[in-house]
Amino acid sequence: MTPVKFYFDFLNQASRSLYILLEASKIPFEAIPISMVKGEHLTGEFRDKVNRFRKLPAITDHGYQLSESVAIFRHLAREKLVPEHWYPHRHLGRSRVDEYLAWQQTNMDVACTDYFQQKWLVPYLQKTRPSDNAVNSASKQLEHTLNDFEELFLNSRKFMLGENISYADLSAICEIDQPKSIGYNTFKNRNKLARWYEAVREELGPYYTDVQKEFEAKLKLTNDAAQGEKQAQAVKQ
Ligand SMILES: N[C@@H](CCC(=O)N[C@@H](CS)C(=O)NCC(=O)O)C(=O)O
Repeated sequence: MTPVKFYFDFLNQASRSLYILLEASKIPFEAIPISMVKGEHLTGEFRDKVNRFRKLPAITDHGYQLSESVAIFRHLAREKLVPEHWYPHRHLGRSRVDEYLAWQQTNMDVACTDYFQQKWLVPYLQKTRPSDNAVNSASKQLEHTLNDFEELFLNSRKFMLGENISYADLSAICEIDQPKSIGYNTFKNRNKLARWYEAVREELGPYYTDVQKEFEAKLKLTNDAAQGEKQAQAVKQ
């Protein structure tokens, strides 16, 4: 089977969830890291031949380009041998995963991305301190969204669909890690969310921990580089 070319950046949540899905499903793929903070998604072959939207993640499969993480997930589920539990046919499973993914695009993804951008990415790129107003408003939105997620999607069962993990769980944990990894107090007054998070983490095992380590190392490396640059500026002045 010709490997799928997978373009990703571990700073991006959907890149992490699709990477874990590819690995866990043993789909042959070529991993092509693209650095967003270096602007590699805005230039060269990636811009001209891979993703006309200039966003990550993206794939090429048999020469065809595809972007948008949900479309990529459905493509993989349709065209490759993805184990059934990720996107089950039985008992409305597939429809429930789709329901979560549709909700996620305008709720979870927006809230987690906005918090991450206001607290970490924008200050990094603009070499400024985070704006208190912007971070407060992103925190409120995140607060509501996590409460909704806990109330509307989690129940007394282990995973969102029951006893088996699905792509909805994988997508959600990677979203939630975005604010969590930069210090957001995700589990305060959210016991059900904490229980679900632990169950998903445990089920994914090293597929998850390896990717999470890379994400955290990347955050640290970028922070260290910004700190070094600040110190160099201070010495110059
Ligand atoms: N709806 C898209 C969103 C893709 C997206 O916004 N990716 C961000 C990653 S955080 C990106 O590439 N941003 C780079 C930019 O906007 O310049 C998906 O689910 O794939």
